[in-house]
Amino acid sequence: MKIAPISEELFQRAQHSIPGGVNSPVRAFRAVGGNPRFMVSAKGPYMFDEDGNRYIELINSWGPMILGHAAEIVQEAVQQAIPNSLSFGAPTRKEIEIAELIVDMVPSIEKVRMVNSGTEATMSAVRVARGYTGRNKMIKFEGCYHGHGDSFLIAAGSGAITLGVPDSPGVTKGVAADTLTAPFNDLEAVKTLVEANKDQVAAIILEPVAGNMGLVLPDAGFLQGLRDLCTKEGIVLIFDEVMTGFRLAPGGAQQLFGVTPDMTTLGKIIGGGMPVGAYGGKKEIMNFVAPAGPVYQAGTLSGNPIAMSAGMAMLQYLQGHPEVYTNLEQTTTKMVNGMKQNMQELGMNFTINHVGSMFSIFFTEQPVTDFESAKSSDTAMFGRYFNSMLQRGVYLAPSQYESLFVSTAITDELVQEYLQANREALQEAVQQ
Ligand code: HOZ
Repeated sequence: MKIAPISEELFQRAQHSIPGGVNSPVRAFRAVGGNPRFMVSAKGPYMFDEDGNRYIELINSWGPMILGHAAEIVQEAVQQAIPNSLSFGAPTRKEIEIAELIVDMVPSIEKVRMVNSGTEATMSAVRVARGYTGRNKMIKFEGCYHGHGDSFLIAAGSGAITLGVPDSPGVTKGVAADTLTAPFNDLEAVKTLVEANKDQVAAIILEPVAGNMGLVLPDAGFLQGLRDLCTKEGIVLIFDEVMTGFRLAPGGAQQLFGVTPDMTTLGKIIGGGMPVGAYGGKKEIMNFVAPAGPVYQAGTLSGNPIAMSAGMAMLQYLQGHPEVYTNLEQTTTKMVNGMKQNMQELGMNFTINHVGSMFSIFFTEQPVTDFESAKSSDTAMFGRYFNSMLQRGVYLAPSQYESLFVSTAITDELVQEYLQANREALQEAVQQ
């Protein structure tokens, strides 16, 4: 049994100086109950909290710790960069090297601009798409989350739906009017929207594999259908690969599914866990970005030398070690198959979605293919399951509407430990 009095005390203290006691809403555990654990350190497959509890880690900083926490190659790169100053606000060789590496690894990216987070990346990409097409509207999908830019907080997933504010107050009607939404995997609905807004849609943006309503995979033909539609209608197709880029394949979901977007947004993974984002795509579109073109976007910390060093180390490693992807897939398949076996033996039939090293369990028996079906999950049961897992030393995403991420640090022994916890937690979640 894990007890956490120090975390509880810190959470009380945090409420006085930080809104809700946390710097990002999902962390507050509101959707699952209980108090958040305050972390001190993490190494390999484990995180350690202020109370000295150890957890098997399945968030991995929401994706980037593909090699587990505190990977030596990334840490060494950061340590080497630190003595040369933490920020210049002037160009460096490393920015070219990482840009060249990204262009080399991601099929659709011919030019790339570094920013500081996924939110900045998506906000900027849509601005560029609008500047490039001269159109205002954007289509996004219900339950997809693209950071907290105003125009994305419409039918948004992740923390927004977790807290029941998919359409956030503070977003003006004018901004909301330019965001059109369609159900994920519903190509016909997108075609109808495009037809009804002829020559007005600048961009269609989506997570090619949605990870912010729990994990939801694209149906066969959905991504290609969007590609064809965008080509026909002169719409910029943007894949938000903040969570899937370099994780599902060296070239992200677009490589895995063989569909080429016009633009791609990237995030935390390209910083090896440091605060980084990027957007890139076809030259003719990216040449609209200032100072090459008229669409303005800037940032003092963009291309920060420490973040670039961490990201470079991570990406070079992934490019040189394709076996990482096979290993991750094998480990995750063992976990998912073991969970299915547990459920079968316990007479349960909940839905698990899985691709590569990402997976989600939904407490519903129906297939989960979009936001509506994701919402059929029993979130109270998820909360009980989450807390039972936490008590057994497994740290999951504290929301039904997030994906889990496996790292290469998860050994076969840990898979067994995880599955034992899963079996007991499933029983507890259902009984209460
Ligand atoms: N919205 C983030 C994951 N999809 C969660 C970020 C955080 O709370 O740290």
